[in-house]
Amino acid sequence: MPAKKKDLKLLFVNPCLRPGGFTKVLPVGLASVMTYFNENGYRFTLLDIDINEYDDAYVEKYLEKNNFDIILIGTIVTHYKWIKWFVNTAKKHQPQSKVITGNSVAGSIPELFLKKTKGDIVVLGEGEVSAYEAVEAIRLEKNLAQVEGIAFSDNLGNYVENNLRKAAKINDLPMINWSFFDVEKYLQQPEVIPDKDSVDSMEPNRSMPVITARGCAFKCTFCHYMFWNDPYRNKSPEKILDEIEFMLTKYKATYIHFWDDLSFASAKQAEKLCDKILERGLKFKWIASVRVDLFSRSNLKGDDALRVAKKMRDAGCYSVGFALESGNPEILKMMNKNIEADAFFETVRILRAADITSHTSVVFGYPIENKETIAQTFEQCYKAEVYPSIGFLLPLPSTGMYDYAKLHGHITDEDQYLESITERQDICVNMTKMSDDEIMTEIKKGAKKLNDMLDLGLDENTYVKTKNYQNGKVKKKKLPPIDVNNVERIENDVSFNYASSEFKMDARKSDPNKKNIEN
Ligand code: B12
Ligand code: SF4
Repeated sequence: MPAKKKDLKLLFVNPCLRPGGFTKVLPVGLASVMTYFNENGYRFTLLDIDINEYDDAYVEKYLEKNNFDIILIGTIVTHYKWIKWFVNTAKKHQPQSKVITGNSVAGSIPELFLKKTKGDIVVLGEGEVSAYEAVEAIRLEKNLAQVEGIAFSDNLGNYVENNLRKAAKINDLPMINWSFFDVEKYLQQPEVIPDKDSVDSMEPNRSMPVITARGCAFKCTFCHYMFWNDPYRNKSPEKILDEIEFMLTKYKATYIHFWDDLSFASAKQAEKLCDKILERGLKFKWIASVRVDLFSRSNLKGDDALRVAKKMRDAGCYSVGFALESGNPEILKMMNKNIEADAFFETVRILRAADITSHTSVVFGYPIENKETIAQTFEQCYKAEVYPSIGFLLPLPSTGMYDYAKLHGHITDEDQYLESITERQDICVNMTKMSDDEIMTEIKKGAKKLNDMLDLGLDENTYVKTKNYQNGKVKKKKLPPIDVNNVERIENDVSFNYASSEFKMDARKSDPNKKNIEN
């Protein structure tokens, strides 16, 4: 007789990507999978290592003391080393349990993952239905070969990769049920979002994540996300606003972070959502991910572009993120980025005129990178007066640049390489003809000039790991000091990632001696 759903003991695990980091981010992907299980009749336990900062000794004791039939865990591939430890430790103490791993830590390297760990099943891509059906197959003692979207080792130890599952209809997925998490605790350790309106007010930053889209309409050679093989999908504005309204009421959220790869592929799409926000009269601030060509893709220029940008601002948008990546056209081509570096300045200008802050990032370290290309990238930043989040090319599995790194002998042992990687703020592999020191010297040169120009108060140690200069008030009140010279693996905090020169820049508007870009 197959077990009943209620008799199956399930454990979901939320690992901690950045132990010791101040910022805590609610895990949308894991929560979405959990919600799907809950909606379909399963009950489970959650071990939230992240918010509780459980150390490895605690986790191991927990696995020793408790017994589960199925353990489900997932995270980004940069956490490979720790996840290997976790999966093998779980199997050591609970050999009878099945361990299912999702997200890129397993889904972007399924065969290697199953070879190097004692894990049982890997979920490939979108996780809700595939993980659910895998658990159902275990419960009903069915053949795993019938479950789409998973990989596993068969009884003979052979690797089996099933067909991928067709993408879910994004509007049919249930709204995430956050009640399994200690949301209030997460809200107390928010991402420090620079918001010039709230510098002098006591407005609390209660930020909740909302997904408006899955995947992206592009395929850059350094990027990989779990919806890579699926079409780019947007939720309907009604669905998005129902979820936001719920967040505002239940969690008293004041900020909504659209944690998408690409929230709006074009300004027209952004405008549609803004019209609905304004129609419903919902009051909240939001931040979204777009691309440099937000306006140009909709053929919007001049006053037309500004009209949409202002509507975004009226609807609560105070900041958008879009990547310049590089100022060199050849590198942009190698990235398959499909943008012109010059378009960056124009987008910053339009958004600034609408009082929306631009956050950007750059990637150094493509094989043809040299002093000149680094300088070209900084040139674009000087012109736009934006300090970027500075990162290095970090080849991740299932990306074009990972294949390139393997082909050219930069990655010889994948397991060893994946165990060694940290974050994009470190040079993990250098595929250029420059030494690490030479690259850093050039970057520091450019960053220093930009820092002086924008009067940001960064120094040698914080040009790349900019840490927490965004919001003075939050910094003073909450952020513990970080010794950047003594940063251990994964110590980087989210506040390292997005720089905010505009924050200080806008203060300069009142200084008649300093020229502002709009003048
Ligand atoms: C929020 C976020 C973070 C948060 C972490 C959030 C968290 N706890 O997961 C923070 C800010 C810490 C972060 C950091 C980084 N991030 Co990030 N991040 C995101 C972002 C914007 C949203 C994630 C999200 O919620 N997605 C929506 C959900 C629905 O998708 P999902 O997470 O993929 O989940 C689905 C599947 O993966 C799977 N799944 C997920 N979890 C589980 C668990 C189980 C048990 C199962 C079965 C399935 C499953 O099912 C889910 C539903 O279908 C994504 C972009 C994006 N939109 O995905 C980038 C993204 C995940 N990040 C990325 C990167 C590169 C990084 C960094 C490496 C950047 C850096 N600084 O170097 C760091 C890594 C930090 C570290 N120390 O290792 C890449 C991932 C690359 C890769 N190949 O994995 C993404 C895709 C952005 C991109 N396009 O490049 N990130
Ligand atoms: S880098 Fe951005 S634009 Fe390029 S594929 Fe990834 S999410 Fe899309």
